[in-house]
Amino acid sequence: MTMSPATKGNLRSIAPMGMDTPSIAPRKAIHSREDLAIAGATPAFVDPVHVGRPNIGDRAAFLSRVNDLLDSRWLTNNGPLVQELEQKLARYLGVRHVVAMCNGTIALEIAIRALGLKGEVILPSYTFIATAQALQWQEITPVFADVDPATHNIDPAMVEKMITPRTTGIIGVHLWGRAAPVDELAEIARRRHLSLMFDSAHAFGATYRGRRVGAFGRAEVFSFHATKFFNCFEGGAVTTNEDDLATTMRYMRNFGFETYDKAVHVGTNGKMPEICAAMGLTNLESLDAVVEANRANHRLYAEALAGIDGIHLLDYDPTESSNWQYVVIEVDRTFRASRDEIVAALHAEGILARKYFWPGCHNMQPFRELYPHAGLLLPNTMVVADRVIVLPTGTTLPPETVGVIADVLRVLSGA
Ligand code: T4K
Repeated sequence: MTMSPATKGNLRSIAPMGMDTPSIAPRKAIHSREDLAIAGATPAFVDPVHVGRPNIGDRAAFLSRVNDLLDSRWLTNNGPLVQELEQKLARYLGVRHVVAMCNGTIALEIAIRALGLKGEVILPSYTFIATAQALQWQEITPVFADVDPATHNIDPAMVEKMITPRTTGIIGVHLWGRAAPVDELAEIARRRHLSLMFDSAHAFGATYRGRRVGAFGRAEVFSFHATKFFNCFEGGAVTTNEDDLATTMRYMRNFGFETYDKAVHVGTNGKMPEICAAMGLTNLESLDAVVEANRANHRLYAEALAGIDGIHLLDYDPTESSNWQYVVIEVDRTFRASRDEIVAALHAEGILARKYFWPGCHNMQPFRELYPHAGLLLPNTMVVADRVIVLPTGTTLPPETVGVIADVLRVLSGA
């Protein structure tokens, strides 16, 4: 097996205690274009290497919780495991209320409705489409603001420009787990009398100015989907320091019921089942090992990609805590291959890198048809969406992947 010099000697160091990082030898060495699968050579990996595999904590602890919940015959409807998870998450995140939900999208919808948002709400187009869909689903107009090309997060100056008399709120997104400009957004919200909330789906465990994401704005929304840093199979939560808001959201996630036979609010079914809470409680116990694996993967990528001109790896702020869940590279215009050619070359090798969040929400339906001119005000979004590739990471990443990716990029760069 041949690999990039930068990856030699580091490969086994990324396996944290209790986590399995399978070593999967690539089926070939890559020195030149003829060695690439897009040129007809054997793909490097037989089984696909996914952009992320679910992080799964202590299996025995999870199964024991599942046994107990089956014995108890309490499977859902605000069960004891959901309540325990909410309490533990509130402590971990440093927030008064955590309202667990069945997924992040429903959590967004409920938070948006509980905050009374209507008319127009400003958000980035450069986010997973769920952020925008949660507004459109409630016939609220998503108004897309441009991002800062350095951080990929929403640009407060652009937010200010998008405010109209119909604007009622702002949704900041902590993209890639790096906090949005919280203070600047809060100042705009305060001055313009808007509600501020955050889509924190990527940012579990991350800090902003030393404080954990979760208690900023009027509410923050997390996703605990299988592919997230912290997962409950499917799941999500809204966090808030506002007591009344938390109570309203608890009613809303349970059809509007306050007690038996007494609905007091419009509602839906946003409840988290007990088996999801069992997964969450178990995964909460191994967060540190997941962070360590992600951080080690990131370090390995930084070393392996260092000498490749035209490829820029997004770093994490060393003064903040991060979950290191996203390995994001940007491809310069000067690079010999286009971003899409690189993704095609990696897929051919069995490495399922992704073009998140291309082409931007505004370029997807229904938004493309409803707001056909939105892109005119989103020049940075278009540039970033055309440059980004998200690379595989997580506790089960075969470490050899990093060397193969670096070799593919080096060959494509013509170096
Ligand atoms: N806001 C933001 C900013 C978000 O990123 C998301 C979700 C949300 C809101 C909404 O939260 P949820 O309603 O989802 O809780 C995935 C996830 O499905 C989605 O949750 C996530 N963002 C988004 C960024 O990524 P896809 O379309 O990329 O999923 P898929 O099926 O292609 O899976 C990604 C990779 O993971 C594949 O290579 C396969 C692998 N995988 C996936 C699953 C589900 C596994 O190995 N095992 C699995 O169980 O959206």
